[in-house]
Amino acid sequence: MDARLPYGLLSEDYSLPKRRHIKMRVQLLNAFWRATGGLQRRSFHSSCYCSGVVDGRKPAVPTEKKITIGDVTYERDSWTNITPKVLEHLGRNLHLQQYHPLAFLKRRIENFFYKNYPGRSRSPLFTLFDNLNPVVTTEQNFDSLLVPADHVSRAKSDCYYLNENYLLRAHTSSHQVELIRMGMNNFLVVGDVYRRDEIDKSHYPVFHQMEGVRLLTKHDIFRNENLATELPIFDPNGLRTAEKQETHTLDAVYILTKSLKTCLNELCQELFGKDVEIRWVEAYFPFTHPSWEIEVKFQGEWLEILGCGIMEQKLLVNAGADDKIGWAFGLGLERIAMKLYGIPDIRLFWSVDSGFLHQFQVDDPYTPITYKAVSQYPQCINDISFWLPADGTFTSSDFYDLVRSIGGDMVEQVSLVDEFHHLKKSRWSHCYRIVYRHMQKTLSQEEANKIHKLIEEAATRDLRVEIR
Ligand code: FA5
Ligand code: MG
Repeated sequence: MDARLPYGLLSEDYSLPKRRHIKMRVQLLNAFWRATGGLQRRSFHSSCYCSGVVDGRKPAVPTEKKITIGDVTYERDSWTNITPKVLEHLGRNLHLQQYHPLAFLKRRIENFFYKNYPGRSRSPLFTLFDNLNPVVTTEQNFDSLLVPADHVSRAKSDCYYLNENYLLRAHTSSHQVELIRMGMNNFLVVGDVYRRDEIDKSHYPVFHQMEGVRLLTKHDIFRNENLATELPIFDPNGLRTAEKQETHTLDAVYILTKSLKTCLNELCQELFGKDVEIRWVEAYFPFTHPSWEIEVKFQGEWLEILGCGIMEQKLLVNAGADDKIGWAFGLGLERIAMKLYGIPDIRLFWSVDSGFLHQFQVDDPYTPITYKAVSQYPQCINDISFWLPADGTFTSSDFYDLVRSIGGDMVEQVSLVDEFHHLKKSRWSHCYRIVYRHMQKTLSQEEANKIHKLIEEAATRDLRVEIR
């Protein structure tokens, strides 16, 4: 249990056609969100809260009286506490990058759901939303989720408010009700979330969550139609106990809980391997009952990775899904990626240092990668361009070996950044970027230049290239 987190108890793969289908569905839905982007400018008191897509290329600009995010301007008021530093994180979309540990993890979890929950006519059961606007209304973030008016999670000290009515979502649960209202029964939401949390190795004010929601009818629950007509899922005169809500029957909650726990246990095993040590801890969320959190062992300590539970029926009734019951979960992508890749500190995910990013430059998200600490000292970057010998004997691997044998541990990375064929000369030219960095001290540019010169001389002599 993470005592500092606000929603908890104490305070907080497949066939090509299928993949293409998934992509098309998601593209269509995301296009829908883009087209309805203007809806987010509806009055706060409107009964329909749709969020659009924030354009990652448009910078968030805090001006004196107004804050502009994408095309929308928000008036500041006494609730405004957003800082330019936090606004800088908007639009980074780490979960949508081609090469990033969070994007790999997101794809692996999506694949888990596509594989384990096939829908009819080969389309996946779960629909993915990964580009919803992180600016939400207080109604979306709190009221729609039955968060009481005086709940600690609404405090200015806990959230980043644009003004009294709008904030940066504090969790992906903010989109539950709008999506259920749209008719979604099984969906995943992935996105950046913002909290005025402490910063330490497992807490950061901006992190990424993945939400999962699964709604089931009486027939889905009992499968067998005879049972479905005999056993009810709702109890009009029931009592709320530690095991269930007043409106649910114990039979229905038992089966729903088993469905949730099986799903998340299998997801943990898929990600961390069959022998992973996890534990289920009872928890409290205003929007689920009963509720749990899952913790995994990381670097000798229990680390909370997700919250989940049986969705409050009142929430489903308000969202127009009163004939269904459901479960939901919200997991922290950074925490899981830390364990998966051995990344010791959550701040590293925001690194633009090529020493970090280069380690995740693989096409297959299932590639096992163990993060290697990079030096904290600054990098020196030098390029080398040369004509290749005309006899075709040159190979890039020979060059990489040569660089390593001369630069040793001072070379952090070597990559081919450009190649072209000169038609008249009938020769190839390569350009490599070499990143120099010392593990124990700051390497001066002069020192890097000396090693670079030695590499140029050795390449000319041993590989018969012609420096340009
Ligand atoms: C929530 O955010 C709930 N919305 C989860 C939920 C969804 C419960 C649906 C029930 C149904 P919580 O505040 O515990 O719960 O955060 C969920 C996960 O986000 C945590 O388990 C953790 O993995 C991650 N997390 C929370 N705060 C931080 C932080 N500051 N830095 C990094 N990860 C965090
Ligand atoms: Mg928690």
